[in-house]
Amino acid sequence: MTLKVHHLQVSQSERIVWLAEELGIDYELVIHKRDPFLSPQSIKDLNPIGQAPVIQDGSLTLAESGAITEYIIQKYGNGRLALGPDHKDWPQYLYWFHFANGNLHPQMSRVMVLKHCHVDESEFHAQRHFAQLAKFLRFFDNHVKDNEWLAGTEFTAADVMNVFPLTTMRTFFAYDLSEYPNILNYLKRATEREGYKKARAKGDPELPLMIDGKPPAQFFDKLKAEGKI
Ligand SMILES: N[C@@H](CCC(=O)N[C@@H](CS)C(=O)NCC(=O)O)C(=O)O
Repeated sequence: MTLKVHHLQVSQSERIVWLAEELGIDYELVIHKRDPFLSPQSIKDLNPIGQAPVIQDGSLTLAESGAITEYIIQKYGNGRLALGPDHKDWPQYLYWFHFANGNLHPQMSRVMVLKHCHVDESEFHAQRHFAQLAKFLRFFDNHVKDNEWLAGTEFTAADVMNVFPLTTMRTFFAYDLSEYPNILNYLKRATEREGYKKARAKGDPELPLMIDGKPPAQFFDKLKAEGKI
């Protein structure tokens, strides 16, 4: 029975397609299109909270990109792309793996909501959230200045987890990365990997790479132009 990876286009489920391509595992890719912005019924049928990614493995249905990543690495990847307790960079691996969904992505989401709601950016709490995101990005930028990959010299699942909030997520809110040259170089390294290219070609062939400093074209503008919202 083949592992099924359900990918919602233009979303963080690109992580799982990328992971599967990096590991070179046998899997079936099932593509879902946004309707018009959120998940279509086909994803809601798989996940009660309607979010992608989702995988199906025999009778198992599993959501949550971090959980799926660990599951696939352990069950199908012989532990590849994860570092274990015997590796000197294990703590770094754990830190950056969890930084993605524990800090970077949630902070991006908060700032995205503030932008979408056109809040007064000089307001105390808004300022705090913008400053927090800038702090995270400066911290990330400093880290990848001297480290080829997040856990050190080896490309790992920590990289797979962190690239989405710095690339595709920016089509949902216009965030400029020009002040972070090391992040931009890191994103170039990551997206030049064969596994990333294959994942993009299969999962989101029409989506541009969002690795420039200037913000990419906005998804909502496209939907508006198409009369979908
Ligand atoms: N923490 C979850 C978040 C999943 C999530 O928010 N997925 C978004 C795509 S980026 C989604 O499915 N949005 C559509 C919807 O909620 O209807 C994970 O890492 O898998």
